[in-house]
Formats: sequence, C-alpha cells, structure tokens
Amino acid sequence: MKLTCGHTVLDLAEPCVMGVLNVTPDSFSDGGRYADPAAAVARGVAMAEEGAAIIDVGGESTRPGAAAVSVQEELARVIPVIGQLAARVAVPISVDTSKPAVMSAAIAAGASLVNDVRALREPGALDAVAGTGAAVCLMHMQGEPRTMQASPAYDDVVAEVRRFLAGRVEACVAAGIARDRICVDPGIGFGKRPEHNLALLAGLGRLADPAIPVLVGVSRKSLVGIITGRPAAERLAGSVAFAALAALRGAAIIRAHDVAATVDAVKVASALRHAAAGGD
Ligand code: 7PM
Repeated sequence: MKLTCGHTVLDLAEPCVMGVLNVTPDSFSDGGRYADPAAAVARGVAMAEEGAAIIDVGGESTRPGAAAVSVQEELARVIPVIGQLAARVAVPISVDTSKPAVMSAAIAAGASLVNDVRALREPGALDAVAGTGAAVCLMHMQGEPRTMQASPAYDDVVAEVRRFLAGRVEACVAAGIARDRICVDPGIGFGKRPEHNLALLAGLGRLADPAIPVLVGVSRKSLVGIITGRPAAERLAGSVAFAALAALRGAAIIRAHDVAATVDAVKVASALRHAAAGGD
C-alpha cells in the first residue's frame, strides 16, 4: 500500500507515524507551548528525527466547544511553521485544516497532505486540493466540533462510517484527486461514544477498500482517559497500546503526539502482524 504526497511516495507496507504539531494557544495537551514558530519548527524537526513519516501541523483546535479561528489567525499560525519546516525536513508535511484558503497557502508553503476533519466538505475545499498533487486524509465526524459529543447516535457505526468515507473518496476522485493520494480516518472521538470508538477500532479492517490506507488518531484522547482513568498528561501508555493494536488490525498511519514511543510500538505490532500472516 502506498500514499503519494506531492512528489513523495510513502511506502505503507509497514505502518508509519504521523507526528502531531499543534500551533494553537488552546490545544488541550500542549497548551501554547508551540505558539512560537521557532519552537514549533524545532519540535517538528525532532519528530522527524524520532521517526515520524509525516508531520501534521494544525492551527485550529477541534476540541468540543473550542472557539472558531479566523482564516487570518490560522494562516498566521501555520504558514510560517510549514514554510520553515519544509526547508528542514525531508518527510511530507501535512496541514490539519478545513479552510480552503489555508489549504491553498499551506500547499504553496510546502505542505503535501491536507488532513481535514471535515473531509473536504467545505465549499471550495475539493478544488483547493485537486490539481495540486497534495494527498488528503478524509476523516469521519458526526456533527460539528462544538456540539458533536452532545448525543452521538448510530445504528451500525462501522457501516455508517464506511459509507460516509466511501462517498467522500468518490467525491475526491470525481474532483480529480487520484486514488493513490487518498487516505481515510474513522475520526476517533469526533461525535462518538466510547463504545462507538471501540467498535470502529475493532472493525478497522472493514472501514474501507483494502487499497485505501486507514489513518487512526487516538493519542491522548478521552477514550484513553475513560479506559485508564487518567488525565491527558498521563495517557502515554494507553495511547501507545492503542497505536500498537490499531496497527495490528491494519491501520497504515498512526497519528500521535509521542512519536518515539509510538514508532517503536508500531514496529512491534507490524512484526507480529507479518508473523501471523505468514502462518507460523
Ligand atoms: C482538542 C481536542 C485538540 C481534540 C485536538 C484534538 C484527529 C485529527 C485531531 C484525528 C485526523 C487531537 C484532536 N484528531 N485528524 N485531528 N484524525 N485525521 O486529539 O483523529 O489531536 S485534533
């Protein structure tokens, strides 16, 4: 399996790690630490050295109830970091945004993957990506960040998420985005109760066509907190355990804050997955 990001072909025969680089003053677990562009760039370089295959730069918090961020503010946060990081790391840089203007500016600054929790549903988003060579990550979300955790409900969460993602893949292909530039994501925590999140992780192999890479982001999320009883700052072990299990179930990309630990966990999972497939 492969994902083509700009001129870089990511080989996903082994799962890889996408490092989370928040450049928001209100991120729940990195609160303001990377508001300074130089510090954010240094952390991005460190993530690449720790083995991240993608660096995901985000300037708009999607936390339930978080304040909306203006286009100008989001551009001011992410574009300097993407520009400087692109000059310093060889790995693809991703931009975590739903705004077409931010997508376009980020791609011009050197980003080669658009990670959109709204799956390119904003007007103009498909056109901002099509024709640029950038890859996309299409994420499922029920509702909107401000209200999505109020009353999530599904009849069959795996089937509903699979149907939504397949529809967004076809919308991208119809807009001119090549299939080898598309990955999908069940959106852990985005309009889901713990049992929905667990059903999606258990059913990972049924979420998409086998040729499409699946990305999973569970790092430090409340799902880990609910299971372990721990606050965000103490969710490393639980997050790493989920990363390994998602990789064992076929996730191609794991989105994580703690890159070094997650890279090791994913290598262990991949070794076991290959041994099981070999039938030993
Ligand atoms: C506050 C609450 C801040 C939640 C940040 C978050 C995902 C993502 C995020 C994901 C993809 C976080 C989330 N989560 N993009 N962006 N998949 N593709 O925990 O699961 O980082 S933001």
